[in-house]
Amino acid sequence: MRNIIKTMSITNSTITKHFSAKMLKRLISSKRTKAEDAWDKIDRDNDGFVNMSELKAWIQYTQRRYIDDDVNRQWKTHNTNNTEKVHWDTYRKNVYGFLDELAAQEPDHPSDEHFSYRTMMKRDRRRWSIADRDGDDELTREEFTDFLHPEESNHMRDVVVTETIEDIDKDSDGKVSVEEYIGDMYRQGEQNEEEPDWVKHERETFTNFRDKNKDGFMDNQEVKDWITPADFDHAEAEARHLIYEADSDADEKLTKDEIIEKYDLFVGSQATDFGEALTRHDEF
Ligand SMILES: [Ca+2]
Ligand SMILES: [Ca+2]
Ligand SMILES: [Ca+2]
Ligand SMILES: [Ca+2]
Repeated sequence: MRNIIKTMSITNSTITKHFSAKMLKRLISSKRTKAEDAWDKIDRDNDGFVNMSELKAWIQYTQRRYIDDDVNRQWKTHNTNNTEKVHWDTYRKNVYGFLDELAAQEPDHPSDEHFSYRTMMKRDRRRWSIADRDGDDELTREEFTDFLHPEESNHMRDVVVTETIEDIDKDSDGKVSVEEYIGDMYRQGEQNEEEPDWVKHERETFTNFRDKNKDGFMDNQEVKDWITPADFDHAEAEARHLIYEADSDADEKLTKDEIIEKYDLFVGSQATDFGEALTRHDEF
């Protein structure tokens, strides 16, 4: 969840990767046919370059596919009788049923782990209720999609904002201070170690842009403006970012070589969801 939110806000380290290692290997591979197949999927007009709109279309496609796959998989897991809807009780039992046993074992002093699962369950419960548009406590596949991927749905915006604040708001006063904002993206290293420039820059961003009413905190609305700006196009921002970083001759389009040059940028070292989704398929 945090990853996705961060992706939406395009913070420094969490740009999602839409290219799997396998795919890039094929681009480099001597097996020309497969490499060309792979490239052709992105370079739709076959001019030998990937431009902004081709890259954006590709990012949208991989993102859509990732979500569809994820929903398919989880829907099957939680809807074993293949019915039209899944009830909260069923979901709760599948995911958090073990808590009942735990609670019986440690009635007086719940462990930290137990406690954090309880917190997760409460969060799921709240999100479930909001995704459940007709209020029957059962989710259709469509409602379940909103539950799993709230960042994709306007209807879920507010709960995404609430969850984001809860994650960052360490002192639980309901708002985000500059230290909490920085703490979410950067851990102080050694004592007296100077902060990197990008952290200083983020502090200024907080003061000058995020905290619009200048009271020293981000409130609900300010967090909302931050993570889901009104006209923000995630796929476009990401395509722009990738082209900006990889376009060494600055012609605003990428060649195969330019992408291969920036291998690390396109293929995450961390196993991001997108990378995984791509690797699972044999298309690339
Ligand atoms: Ca092209
Ligand atoms: Ca429902
Ligand atoms: Ca706070
Ligand atoms: Ca403020």
